[in-house]
Amino acid sequence: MSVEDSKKGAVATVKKEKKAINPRELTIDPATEMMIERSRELEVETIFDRAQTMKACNIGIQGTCCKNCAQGPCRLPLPKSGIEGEDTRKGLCGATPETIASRNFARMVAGGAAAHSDHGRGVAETFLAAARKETEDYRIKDTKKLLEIAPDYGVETTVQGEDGEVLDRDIDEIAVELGERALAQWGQQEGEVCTVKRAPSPRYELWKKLGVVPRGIDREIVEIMHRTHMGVDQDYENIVEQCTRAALADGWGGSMIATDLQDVLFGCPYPLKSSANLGVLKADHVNIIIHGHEPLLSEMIVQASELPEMIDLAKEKGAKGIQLGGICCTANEILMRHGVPLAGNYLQQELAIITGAVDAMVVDVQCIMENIANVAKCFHTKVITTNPRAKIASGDVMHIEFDEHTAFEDAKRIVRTAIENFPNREKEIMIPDKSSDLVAGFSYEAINYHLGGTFRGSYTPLNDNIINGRIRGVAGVVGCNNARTTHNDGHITVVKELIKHDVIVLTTGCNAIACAKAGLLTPESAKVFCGSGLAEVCEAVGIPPVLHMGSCVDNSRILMAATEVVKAGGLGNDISELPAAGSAPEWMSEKAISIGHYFVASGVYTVFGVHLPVNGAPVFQDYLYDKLEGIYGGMWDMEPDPVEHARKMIAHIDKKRKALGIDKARERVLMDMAARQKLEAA
Ligand code: NFS
Ligand code: SF4
Repeated sequence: MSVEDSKKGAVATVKKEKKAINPRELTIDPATEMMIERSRELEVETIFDRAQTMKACNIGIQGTCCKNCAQGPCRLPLPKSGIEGEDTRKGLCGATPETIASRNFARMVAGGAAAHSDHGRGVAETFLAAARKETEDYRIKDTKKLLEIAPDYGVETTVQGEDGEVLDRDIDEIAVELGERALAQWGQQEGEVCTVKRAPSPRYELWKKLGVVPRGIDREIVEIMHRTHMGVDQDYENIVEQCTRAALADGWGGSMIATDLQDVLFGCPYPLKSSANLGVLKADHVNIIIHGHEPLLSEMIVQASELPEMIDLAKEKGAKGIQLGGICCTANEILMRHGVPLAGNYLQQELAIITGAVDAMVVDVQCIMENIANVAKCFHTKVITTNPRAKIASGDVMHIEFDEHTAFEDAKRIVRTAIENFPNREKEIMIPDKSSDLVAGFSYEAINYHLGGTFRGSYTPLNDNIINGRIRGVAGVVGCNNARTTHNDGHITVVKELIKHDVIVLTTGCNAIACAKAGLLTPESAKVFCGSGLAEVCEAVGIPPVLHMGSCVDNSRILMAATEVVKAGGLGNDISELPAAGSAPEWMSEKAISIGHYFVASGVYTVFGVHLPVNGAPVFQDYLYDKLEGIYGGMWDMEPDPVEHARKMIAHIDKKRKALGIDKARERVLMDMAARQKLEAA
């Protein structure tokens, strides 16, 4: 096939299909809207077109299609008239809708937990290589955090001297032992994943009582795959119990260890300024998009792109410099630690290439659409895969394997490839002139510091403001984009509704990027979008009402922040007692299901948007949405309408305030505030 022929394969057929939807209905982000229009002008097909031409399967969407053996797929849709009397639907083997939907759900948890945890494993391996000094390229950067976390892994930070005196232990020795202990959490067969103990003790005791403390990270994921094999676990409650073990092994294990070790290797994030959206690309620069998830790669690319030899080479090729931009969680990682601007979230990956200004899109793992290879065929952009786990079967995609032992050399090769591609730009460049300022970098340590003042960091001031009612509650709003729903609309509507009602928002993942683009990550936005109580707190402390805590593995930071709030006192003894709620308005990835489930099992009411593939099994659905509250104090919910979605979260927050006896305080504060405003106005 000639290049021209293969390019034709990438060209859209949208024009021939029914009338294309107005881009304004597909996204609320002006840059995205412009780029969808551009894609149509150039007849380059994107996910926005495919979402129109291919509809989701009506049975799969209910969660009741089983293909776990070759006698199926067995499809058990809900009858149109609903279920009257006994539900007699069965697969060939007799599997009920509950069994099928819960198995499918469990496999999503397994997929998500595996993705996060395999990322964590990669970090642990690199960490160990750095600690053992097997690589020159990575070094332990944050020794303070190293010493802080070591005890959680059972690693001593002091030794006894000959005369019995307590001496500091050698930092390299601590690092090696920590790396070994961390890595061992994956293959461990019995006992407990050590970081799970960080949860508030009543929560940990509850998990112990229920027998759901994960034994080893890999073990719990494998056990889901076993139990959901044909003819094994046929009790949806028992299947959900295993989901809990695997999800906790993710949130309080694999993801948490990933965050810990990334912070020690690359530095714990602290607030910094940057900007977001496709407008961060520069027509006269070599533009490199880094897309995917693991900071191991992107950290090296940031360093390589700053080398004078690289900048000189870029100039030699006619560019003014090198501009990096991130997409998906890699974006969040390098933003948090280096202030590298965010180019966009998940649904913008194809559009970035369509600007014609991207000289290389470098990807590692997760959330990378295969179609970027097709889109890139229509432009000069080089797509470069870097991870042995994630290749794209297209002759036009380069694979430059990234090895932690030769990381910096690999990164230089990648950056050089991008620079050398700069003169090959062929199409007219169109970069939407849209970007927003932001402040990011709120690790839970940074929140501690910011709220608690310089002398002694603590969450007490946050708790005080929750107790006195200025802040109504805390929400974790996270997760993906989903082409089945208007891009960023769910994210922004939910978040705005929450902050308008004085709920402070902690964000990660593609929600964080959506908020950044909408200007919600600036302290100034508080005045515009928040209720008076939250606005007052944000102004006094100088923080945005939406705190960017990082990538999706950094949802572990949200768990730690919740734990700190419990510890600071006055708001009950467990996460389930906090006036808090979780949300993923536009989820699509299996990782989101794992995150949702560890939020729920940690005691958080968690609402998902779009849909959840469980409604074909009403009994199972009711178990998730209702019965789990009696077990964990947290439960699932689904609400596609974003305003209603936020209202449900607020109602839950108010329920918790009432249970804590602090509902009256809030009424007083708001009255004060109203009275004060009246005075000011008079
Ligand atoms: Ni999270 Fe990050 Fe975005 Fe969803 Fe994908 S990037 S790990 S999965 S799409 S939020
Ligand atoms: Fe059908 Fe049972 Fe096989 Fe699933 S496991 S495909 S329900 S026969």
